[in-house]
This record gives sequence, C-alpha cells and structure tokens, in this order.
Amino acid sequence: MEFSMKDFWNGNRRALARAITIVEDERDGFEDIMKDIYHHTGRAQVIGITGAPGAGKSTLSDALIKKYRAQGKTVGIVAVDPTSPFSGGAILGDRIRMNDLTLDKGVYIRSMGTRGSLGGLSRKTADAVKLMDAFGLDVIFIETVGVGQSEVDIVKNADTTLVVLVPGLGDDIQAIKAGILEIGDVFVINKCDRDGADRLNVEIEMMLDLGEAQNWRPPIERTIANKDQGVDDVVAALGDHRKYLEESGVLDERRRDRARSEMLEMIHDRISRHIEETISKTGEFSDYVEQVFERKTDPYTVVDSIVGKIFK
Ligand SMILES: Nc1nc2c(ncn2[C@@H]2O[C@H](COP(=O)(O)OP(=O)(O)O)[C@@H](O)[C@H]2O)c(=O)[nH]1
Ligand SMILES: [Mg+2]
Repeated sequence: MEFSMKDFWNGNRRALARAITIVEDERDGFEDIMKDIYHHTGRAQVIGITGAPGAGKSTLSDALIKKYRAQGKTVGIVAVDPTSPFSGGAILGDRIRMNDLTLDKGVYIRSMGTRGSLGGLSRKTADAVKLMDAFGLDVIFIETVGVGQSEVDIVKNADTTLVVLVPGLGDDIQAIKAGILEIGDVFVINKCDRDGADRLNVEIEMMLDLGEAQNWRPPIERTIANKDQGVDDVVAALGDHRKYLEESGVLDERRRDRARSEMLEMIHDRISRHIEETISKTGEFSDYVEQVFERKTDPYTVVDSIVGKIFK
C-alpha cells in the first residue's frame, strides 16, 4: 500500500483513506503522519451523534449532510462501532445500502471497529477526525451505533454532541443510564410522526432543569428525519452551539482539556509499553515473581526496587 503525503495534501481521497488505515493499524510511520498533519487541524466543525440503535442517527446525519453540502461545505463521517472488531461491519453496510452520498466527492465516509482495545478506539477516532480535518473537510460527524459508555467516550472527541431520542421507547431511561444527557449539546426528538414527542420533550426539559445551570441551555429539536422535516432547525441549532463555543471561549477550553488528556494518555501508553518490554518480559522479573510467590520477599519491596531503578 503506497502512501505519500503529497497525494494527501493534493486532496487525493485514496491518500486520506490510506493515511487513516496506517494510523488505525499503527503501521510504521503512523506517528510521522500525525506529526505532519497536526498543525493543520482545528478548522473543522466536529459533531458527535449518539443515541439508541434505530433512533435514526444515520438517517438524520445523512439529512444533515445534504444541508451542509447545499451550503457548499465538504463533509466527513467517522462511523464507529465499538461492538464490532471489523472496520466496516454493519454500520458501513447500512450506509452503502442507503447512500446516494457515497457517490458525492464532497463527502468522505469511513467506518471504524474495535480491532484492538476499546480504549484505543476513542483515540483512533480522534486521529481519523484529525486526518479528515487536515485534509480540509469542513464538517465532520462522529456517529456511533448505540449509547454505551464506550460510545460516550468516543463522541467526547466532538466539539458539539447531538443526542437523538425517539418517543415511546423509554429512551429517557436509557439516556440517563448512559449519562448521555450530560454530554448532549443539542437534543433531537426524531420520529415525531409517532406519538409521545410532547411527553419526551417534557422529560428532557425536566432532566435539564435538574442539572447545573449552564450558559448554554441545550435546545430540543423535533424531526422526522426520513421526511427531511425539522432538519434545518437542527442545522441552525448546531450553528448556534458552534457560535456559542467560539464566543464564550468554551471551545478553546474543551480543546485544551482534550489536548491535555490526549497527551497524558499517550505518555501512559508509552510508559506501559516500556514496562512491558523492559521489565515484565525479563528473566529477572520472573525471578522476582518466584521469590514473592515463595514469600522470600514481598511485592512492596520488589516494586520499590524496580520503580526506583526506572526513576533513578
Ligand atoms: N417513522 C420514522 N422512521 C424513521 C425516522 N427516521 C428514521 N427512520 C427509520 O428508522 C430506521 C432506523 O434508522 P437509522 O437511521 O438506521 O437508525 P440508527 O440505528 O440510529 O442509525 C430506518 O428504517 C429509518 O428509515 C422518522 O423520523 N420517522
Ligand atoms: Mg446507524
């Protein structure tokens, strides 16, 4: 698989695909790619979409994408399925099935599965977003299959999080469980062609009232995504939130926090790998294990000695 940064900077979509794969698989040179592109990130509007399976996330994001395309913006989607070890999987099948967008050169769709650890998936998603951002895509969606904790961690890579709920499904309870009410910047009640939207609306309002008062009160929009109803209002709400983030300084705050936790995580990873390679695989370590096992010494003394050597 050949890859050149030149193709990437020239806007070659295949080069973007390859860059994401190299980074996703942590192949040789992946860090060099990230180093090259980092300075060119931070431009895109990054929107996370979460909600129960079947809530209409894919339908809604497609409808939203069409609106952004009509404004002349280019769009990226990272569709993340933490339940699947395959990039691709059901979520991509979904997209190919329903998508006229796959033919649009202004839309780039990528799906990601676990293929490794869950913790890693959130960072790989963040890296894929950065690659799309540096590539020049204007709006980037992070779409998850469900509402579990790993999904919540994944959408935290977005600047604005959209939570999609459906009337009459007891979604309210699910949302509270997974803590998605706290991360929602914009709420969408989709499938408003069904009964129960008013009730759900009241429930969300009540939940929001219980939370701490914030400068941003998450708006609740109503849509029928497959009929393109209410979608313009969602675009407007997303725009309002973006403006709020910029003007209040919250965007910088969030990005600074994210840079901090990203760096700490990378440092943790590096040190863990070092420990793997230089300590736990050595014969010396096995000897220590044996000595502790036979109670000739104790783990506290051994750890003091090993850690003391690392930080000498
Ligand atoms: N009645 C109704 N069906 C919808 C609406 N939005 C999406 N759907 C349908 O709900 C199903 C699940 O939608 P999908 O976008 O795949 O949900 P996801 O799992 O959250 O991505 C599909 O059959 C959609 O056509 C809506 O507003 N009303
Ligand atoms: Mg979907």
